[in-house]
Amino acid sequence: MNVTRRQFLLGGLGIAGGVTLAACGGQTGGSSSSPSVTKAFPTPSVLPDPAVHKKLVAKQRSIDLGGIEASTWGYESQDGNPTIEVTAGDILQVDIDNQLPESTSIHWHGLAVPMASDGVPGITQDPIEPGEAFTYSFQVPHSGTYFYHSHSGIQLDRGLHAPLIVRDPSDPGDYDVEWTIFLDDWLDGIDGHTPDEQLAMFDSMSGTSGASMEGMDHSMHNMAATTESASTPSAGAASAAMAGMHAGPGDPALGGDAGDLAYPHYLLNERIPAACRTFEAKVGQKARLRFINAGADTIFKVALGGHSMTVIATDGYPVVPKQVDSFYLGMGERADVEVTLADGVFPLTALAAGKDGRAFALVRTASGEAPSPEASFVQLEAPAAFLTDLVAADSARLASGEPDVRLDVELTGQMMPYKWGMSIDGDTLATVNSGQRVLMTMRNTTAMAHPMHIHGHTWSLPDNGGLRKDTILILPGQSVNAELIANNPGDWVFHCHNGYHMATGMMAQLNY
Ligand SMILES: [Cu+2]
Repeated sequence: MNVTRRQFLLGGLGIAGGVTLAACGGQTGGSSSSPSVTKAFPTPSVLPDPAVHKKLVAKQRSIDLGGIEASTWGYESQDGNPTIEVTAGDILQVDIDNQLPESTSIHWHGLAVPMASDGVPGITQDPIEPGEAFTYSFQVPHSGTYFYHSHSGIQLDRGLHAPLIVRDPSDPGDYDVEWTIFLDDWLDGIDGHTPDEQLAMFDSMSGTSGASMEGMDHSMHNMAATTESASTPSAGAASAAMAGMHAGPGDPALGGDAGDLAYPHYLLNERIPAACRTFEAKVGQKARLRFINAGADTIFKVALGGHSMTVIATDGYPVVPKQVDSFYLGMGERADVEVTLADGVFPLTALAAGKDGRAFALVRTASGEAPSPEASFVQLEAPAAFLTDLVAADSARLASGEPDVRLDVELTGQMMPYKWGMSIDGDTLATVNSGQRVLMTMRNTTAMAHPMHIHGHTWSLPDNGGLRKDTILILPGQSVNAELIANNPGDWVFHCHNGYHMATGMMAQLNY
């Protein structure tokens, strides 16, 4: 039985019905790169007869995280649902009206769209200033699980993001229900905090703004206070923040620091664990779960109690199906998973890896008592798979070939002083030629994992079974080879998808 549109919508974000509520036990809107650049940017050609025409307003709004009101910035859609559902090959048009107090942009994360619609202010377009509008228009190039988000400043860590699901017209999918699982780390509007304030704090620790050690101490105390004022206080996280800016106890499998920030909340489809979503289905039904990590600084470890999961795709491209108990999902990564549902009520848990906290929902096929959000279970305690352990399905493979260009990419930086960067052969810009096969060797010299994301392309990982990824989680000390074919001319950024790392310089550019 194929999934129907109605089932999909019911499984979508913030929609009542199949997903019900249950009591569970600026300062700169421009790109950090070059906001003052004066080059003339191509304007997206508005294509005729869009199959989906979305009208969004970016605005200040309040959202209910489950009894906690958060004042944030988000997208209001004229049709009531900012999730975009479209079929590969369709024309998608999105009109964005910027009612925010600062400039903004939209990036179609993972989709190889023409440069004019890629949404990076200062690189592919002028910032969309407050009160201005902009129209993105493109033919959707590929099926899969994607999302869209602001690419301006640290707006990624606000509510300016939503799922983008692209159906494959030749593969309707052999499953009964479909759920989109949107994971996020959340601080915006909690106790008056904002991502811009966090970014300013990190900037004050960069050693380049004239901040003294005294200033750093002050910042650290602010951070500890932030943690302590959270509704799920963790003395461990607070003292760790005081001691060394660690975001939590760490996860040995990630090989270093878990992230930069202990967030007050981790969300699954905009809900805290205490007011979680429930996904309902019938025993024996086959479910497709589309996981998206929209967080700015949190790698999630995902598991479903009572089930192993079969990963069938990542970043929009099919893989040789692999059964896992749990897996890591870095910021910007997506994974499509199939599960045949057992009889009962099951915890769907996304641990904030290496931090104190989790996102949570319930999967219910029967009446019965719901497990506590805090409960652990076999699959959650099992070692988690990395998506880079997957192998590309034959249909997803790039034809093999010798690279025409080899680029050495080095990831650098540390927490103290707070400074993150990257270079390509010692520079921040590389120029190649159209049609070339480009091999990037990305070396992580830091003590933290970085999810590296490229625009306009999907890499092929020759040493990882030809796996296709647009976002690759690279562990401390790890080196990853990633190839692309230069077949989408333009100026393309690639960067760490930790919002704070990107905003403070972990970004480079590939032009052709
Ligand atoms: Cu990073």
